[in-house]
Amino acid sequence: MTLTAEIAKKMYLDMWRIRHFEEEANRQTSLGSVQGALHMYCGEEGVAVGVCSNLRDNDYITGTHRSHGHCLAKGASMDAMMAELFGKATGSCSGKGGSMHVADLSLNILGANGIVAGGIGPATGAGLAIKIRGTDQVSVCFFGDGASARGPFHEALQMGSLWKLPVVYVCENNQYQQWVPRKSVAVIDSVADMGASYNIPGVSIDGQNIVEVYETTRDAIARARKGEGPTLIEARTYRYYGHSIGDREEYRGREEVDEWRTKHDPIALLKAYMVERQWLDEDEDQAMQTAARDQVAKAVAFAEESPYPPTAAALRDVLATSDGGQP
Ligand SMILES: Cc1ncc(C[n+]2csc(CCOP(=O)(O)OP(=O)(O)O)c2C)c(N)n1
Ligand SMILES: [Mg+2]
Repeated sequence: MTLTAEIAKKMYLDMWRIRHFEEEANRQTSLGSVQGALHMYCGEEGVAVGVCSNLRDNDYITGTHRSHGHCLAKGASMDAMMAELFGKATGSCSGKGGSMHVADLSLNILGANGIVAGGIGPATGAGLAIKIRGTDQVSVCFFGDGASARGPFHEALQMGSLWKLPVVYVCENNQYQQWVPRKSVAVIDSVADMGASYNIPGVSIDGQNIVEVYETTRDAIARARKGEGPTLIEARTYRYYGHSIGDREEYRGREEVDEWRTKHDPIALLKAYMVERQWLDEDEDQAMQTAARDQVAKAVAFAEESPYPPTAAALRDVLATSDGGQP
């Protein structure tokens, strides 16, 4: 669909929802309310939102260890996600998964994943299921630049291409793999160039420019729905915070982070785009930011009021048990 004012406004609001969710999750981690590790997505919102704005509820996505943005952009409940981070029974995985396993199977969000490249196989498998069923759904796989160096990436792209599966592979190249700059370990600059090895189109785009993300993925998704096979998209992006909580960020300078925050912020760039077209005025902008903040405050209250899972639930939903799989 052509980008309209209505779609742009929804994307703008969604990016603010993710930004505020994450900053609050970060604050709650420092207060001790969040259980387990937390990887912040701030700065990369344009990728999740630009891609997911093209998806239907029954399309599939798989995520990474940095997936709050993917789930929120696909429509997952913010209340259930915050409760999951707090380890509460009302969380999206009943409080047993935490930040790295947020999911919502009712929206075909197959889940975040703590294993680097762990989502690429399942996303390709979802593509195979779609092909077998003969529907026009698509499967979108989000993964990092580091994941493109792992075996599952190469195996999955080979199969996806061979069987012309309806999968869109979206690499979020934020230029770092934990504390390692991509340029110090990668033998080629652009992840998109690897599409050629598997005979699929590879496109490199500015992930901070949500309009470019929206239009590129719209075309790749249309191609997948028509049965023409996968596309590999590399979205060049940047994370504003450290790899995870506690990262002292000794591998990059403050100036670099400030430059991305001030010159390449996806929210500010979309705002400028909309203001130029008179799609957004100051009052609407303020109202959307307030709405996003209110949703986050409501999610925190929901998480705080929710109970922890009972001890009796510890083995519920656990598939491997000593008696051979009878949880
Ligand atoms: C198989 C595997 N190896 C190593 C790790 C430890 N680890 C966690 S995140 C990460 C870097 C991932 O980099 P990238 O794919 O670029 O994602 P980003 O964190 O930049 O979003 C590593 C090595 C892991 N979780 N899984
Ligand atoms: Mg990375």
